[in-house]
Parts: sequence; structure tokens; C-alpha cells
Amino acid sequence: ERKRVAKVDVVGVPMDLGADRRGVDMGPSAIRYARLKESLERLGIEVTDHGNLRVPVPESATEAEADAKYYPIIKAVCDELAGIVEGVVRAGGFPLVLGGDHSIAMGTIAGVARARGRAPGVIWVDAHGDINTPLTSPSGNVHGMPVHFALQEHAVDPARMAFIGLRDVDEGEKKIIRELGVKAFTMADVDRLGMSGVVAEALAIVADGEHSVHVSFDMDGVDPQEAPGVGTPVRGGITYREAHLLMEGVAASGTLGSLEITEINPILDRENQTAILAVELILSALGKTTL
Ligand code: NNH
Ligand code: MN
Ligand code: MN
Ligand code: MN
Repeated sequence: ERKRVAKVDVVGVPMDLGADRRGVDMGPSAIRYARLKESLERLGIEVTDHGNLRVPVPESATEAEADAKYYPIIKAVCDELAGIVEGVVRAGGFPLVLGGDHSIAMGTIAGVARARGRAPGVIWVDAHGDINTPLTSPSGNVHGMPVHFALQEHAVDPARMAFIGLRDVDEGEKKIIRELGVKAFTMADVDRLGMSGVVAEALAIVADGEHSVHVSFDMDGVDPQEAPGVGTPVRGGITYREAHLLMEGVAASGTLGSLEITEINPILDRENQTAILAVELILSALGKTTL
């Protein structure tokens, strides 16, 4: 029997400065309301909830840079998140970070990298590439840039990173992905290879030991039929079963070291189903099986 994650440390980051649509700041509440803690405990996992970080609301913040809106504030929150995640990993815990928009990944990855002395391999589940630079970004929204910053500033190795679920990538991003040689499994690849093949190939690229993998899961990677509560839905996404298969594959590899769930927008959701799905997927990633 493979060793399961025994202790999980939950950190909420109610951030919505990185995206245009308001509401993803309520993501952590929606996920907790979907019985995250009780569900993890039923799996036999010990849960410590560190609560939410304090994140300024747009109304109280000044937007300084048009090409990377609210970057200084986002950076400050990510620095604080990095410190908490670093402490969790150093204490032998497993960081489960609840977003919030996807810009928070900069903080999670930085914290894991500092605690372990090297950056994790990263599986980035998303409809989008999130690899814009402030210069290539069509929107100036920082949630479209965290992969760029993770590679640039947090030493993530482009050769130890894989995208899964891509179907809406900006022109500038296509060029960057090609030039860096980042492995990208688009939805067409999921169709052709099947999700089990995609996960196996992705893990072969990013995993190189116990706890070596970070999964950064943008809920808009999942099809909007299953995950309507996101700010930027794109048709043709990962199905319900494919999403579980992905997480089950990661769990079975025994290499997961940290996980974050981002971009849930409860205002646009239907009866919290996107947050409920997020909790299910977290359980699959942490080893829940049918038998
Ligand atoms: N690529 C677009 C941008 O940079 C959209 C990004 N939106 C996301 N990313 N939800 O995951 O603004
Ligand atoms: Mn996305
Ligand atoms: Mn920079
Ligand atoms: Mn994203």
C-alpha cells in the first residue's frame, strides 16, 4: 500500500485583483462550505485550517501598472502566502491552497521552492496558458501571467512543467510555449491520448521523487457543464471523469507535494456545484478510491 498524505494544511487566499470578473475572492468560502474539512477527515486525514490571508479589495487598492494590474499588491500577498507555505512544508505538512484567482500560484510555488531548496515540477491544469508577460498580455490581468513569473522568478524548470487542458491560448503565449519547449497537452491531445495517457506522460516529465510535484488546478480547465462557476469559461473542457482520472493518476504516483484550486466564482456558480466538484477532486488527488 502506497503511503497516503496524512496531514493537510489549508490556506485560503481570497484574491480577485488578478482577474476582471469579480467574485473569485469568495472561492475559499465556497470550498469550505462544500465540506472540505469533514470530507478530508473522513478519509483519515488530519486537517489544520490556517484561515484566509488578508487581501485588499479592488475598491481599496490603487491600480498602478496598466500592463500588470495591481501587481505590487498581488506580489505582496503572494510573498505572505509563500512564507506560510514554506512553513507548512518545513513542518512536514501538505499545503492545500484555496483561491482566489490564479495569480496566487506565484506564492504557493515560491513557498514550496524555498522549503525544499528547489522548485517543484508543476502540472498546470487550465483552459488557458497563463504564461503571458506584462508585455504580451492582452488584458493586463495578472492571473494570465503566473506561469511566466514562476519560470522567471521562482526557478520552475520549463522542462519539468506540463499543461493539461489548454484550449484558449493567446498568440504571444503560443510563441513563448514553443520557444521554451514547455510540454502542453491541449484538449486535442486529451481526445487523442486519453486522460490516462496524458497524466502518465505529464508525470514522467514533472515527477522525480516523493513530493516533487505541485498541481495548480484552475477550475476553468474542467468543462463549463461541470464547472460553470468560473470567470472565464471555455467550451470543450475536461470532463467530470477525466478530471477525476487526472487526480487519481497523480495520487497513485505518490509524488504530489502540494495542491492549489483556483478561479472558482460562486456568483456565477449553480448551487455551489463547482466548489463541490473541487472538493471531490481534492479527495481524489489525496488518495480517495472507490474500493
Ligand atoms: N489569456 C488571457 C489573459 O491573459 C485570459 C486568462 N484567463 C484565465 N487564465 N482565466 O487561467 O488575460
Ligand atoms: Mn483559466
Ligand atoms: Mn518581471
Ligand atoms: Mn489559470
